[in-house]
Amino acid sequence: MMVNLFYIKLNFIDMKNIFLGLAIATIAFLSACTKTNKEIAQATLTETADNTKTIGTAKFYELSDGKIRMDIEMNFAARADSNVAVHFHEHGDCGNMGENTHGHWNPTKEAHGKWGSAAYHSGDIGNIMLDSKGHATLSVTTDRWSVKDGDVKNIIGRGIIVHGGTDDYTTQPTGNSGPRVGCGVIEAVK
Ligand SMILES: [Cu+2]
Ligand SMILES: [Zn+2]
Repeated sequence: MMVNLFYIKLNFIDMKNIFLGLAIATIAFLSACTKTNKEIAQATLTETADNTKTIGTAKFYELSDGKIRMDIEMNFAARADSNVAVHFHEHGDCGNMGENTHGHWNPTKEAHGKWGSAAYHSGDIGNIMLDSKGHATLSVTTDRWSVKDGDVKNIIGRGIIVHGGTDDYTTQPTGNSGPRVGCGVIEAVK
């Protein structure tokens, strides 16, 4: 019995060392990443009908070439197996069921359209298909955004609207994307 206890204790110490080693490796890895891709902004997306219900997040990173990448992750079970349409809207006010964000943010005075096509608004992220759990991820990298004060490309303080329909990429100026079911505000990460 004494011998058995002794071995159990030894094993426990080994496990602790392994976990400690993993933790140090993880921290080293994460800090290496943040040197090249610095998180500069984020938005928490909530339901317009109930802003205590989070449906997704958008995180923005500044890349070494000066472009900005947005990683968006949706977890919107109520909309599982369906399409949502995502745009940046002018104002960072999600009140009145998202209507207070007003229209699509359009710093380049272009037509509404599909991301990457000949003409589109700088926040026309477009359609995102949610899986059977309401989950989806999408990454977008662009030089159309900045976080600099006074820059027309500045995304800080803009609203992000999640529509409960499909963006047809054609109807002006909205894409006929359906009701505003989700909303968030892009905030600087210092
Ligand atoms: Cu919209
Ligand atoms: Zn648009």
